[in-house]
Amino acid sequence: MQANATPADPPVQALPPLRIDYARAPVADVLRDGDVLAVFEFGTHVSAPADPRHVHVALDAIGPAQLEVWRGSQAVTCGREGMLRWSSDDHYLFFAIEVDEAPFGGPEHAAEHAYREIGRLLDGFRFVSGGRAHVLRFWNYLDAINEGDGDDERYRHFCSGRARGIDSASRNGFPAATAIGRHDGRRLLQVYGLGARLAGTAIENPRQVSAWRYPREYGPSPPTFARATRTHAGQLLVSGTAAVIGHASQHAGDTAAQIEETLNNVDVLLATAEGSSVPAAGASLVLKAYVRDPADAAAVDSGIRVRHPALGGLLVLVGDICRRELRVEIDGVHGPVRAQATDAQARPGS
Ligand code: 3EB
Repeated sequence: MQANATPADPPVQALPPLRIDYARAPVADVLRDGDVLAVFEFGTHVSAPADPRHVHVALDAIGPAQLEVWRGSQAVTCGREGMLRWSSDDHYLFFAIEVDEAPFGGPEHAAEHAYREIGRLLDGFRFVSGGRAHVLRFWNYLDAINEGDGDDERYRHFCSGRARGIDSASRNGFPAATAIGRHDGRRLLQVYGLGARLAGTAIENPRQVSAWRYPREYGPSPPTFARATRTHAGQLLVSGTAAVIGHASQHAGDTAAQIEETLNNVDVLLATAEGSSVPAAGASLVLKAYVRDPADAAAVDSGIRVRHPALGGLLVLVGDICRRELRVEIDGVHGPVRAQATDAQARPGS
C-alpha cells in the first residue's frame, strides 16, 4: 500500500485524530453510535447522565448547539471505577470525575482528591497494546469560582489542591487545561480529560509567562497547565486562553479589546505549534468560547468569525473566568478535526 510513497506523502499517522463536533440532538441518539467516546451536554436544565460517556455541565449555551461529541475511530468500551467514568477506543482514553465538595470541606481538598483518583486510573489503565495513557488535556468546572477574596478565592483553593494531586496525571509534564466557573449553586467539582496511547508535546505562548511560573500575587500555588498540547495526530489542543500578556490581564472592562487580545494569543499558539511540526493537511479550527456576561456573546461570536471565517465549529457558553477582570476565554482544537484517518489513508492522492 505504501509502495509508491514519496517523501511528499504525509507519514501514516500512528494516532488517528480525535473527531470533535458540536450538535443539537437527543443525547440518547448520539450515545447509540459505537464510536462515541464522550458527549458533553451543556445547559442549566436538569439532566442525570446514566451512561459513563455522558457528562452534563451546567453552563448555558448560546445558539443552537448544546452538545460536544468526541468520536474515536474504533469500537469504544467504557466503564466506571468508584467516582470515575472512562471510555476508550484503544487510541484515546476519556475520563471524568465529579466530586462533591462538602465531605472535603471545599474545592481544595476536592480537587486534590479528584486528581489523585484520575492518577490512580491512569496508573492502572493499559491499552490493548499494553501501553499506558498519557494525558493530553484537562477541563475543570466548579461553582462560584471567584467567590472569596485574595488567597481565599475558590479558584486559588482549587489550584492548590490540583497542584498537590496532579503528580500521577502529569508524568509527561503539565497538559493543556481549562478551568471555568458555573453558577448553579451545586458545590460539585467536575474534572474530565483526554489521554492517548502516545504522549503529546506541551506548547507555551511566547507572549505569556507560563502559568506554572505565575508570580505569588496570583495565589499560593500557580496553575498547573500548559498553554497547549500538540498530539501525535497533528492536533493542537489549545488551553483556555484569555487576554493575558506576560502574566497580567489586559483591557479590564473592555470586552471587544479582550476578544481581540485573546484571539491574538490563540493565533500565536497556532503559529508556535506549527513552527515545531508539519502543519496537518485539511486542518480546521473548532473553538469553544466562555463569556462571563451573556450580553457579550454576540460580540464574541462575530469577533471569532471575522478572524476565522472558515471556522469548523463554535460553541459559546456562559461561564465565569478564573480572574474577575477577564470577560472572555477561548479554548479549542486545531488540526484534522473532522477527517477520518481511514479515509485519508485509503485515498492518499485525493
Ligand atoms: C490564564 O491565562 C487564564 O487553571 O486550568 C486558563 C486556562 C486559565 C486554564 C487553569 C486557567 C486555567 O491564566 C486562566
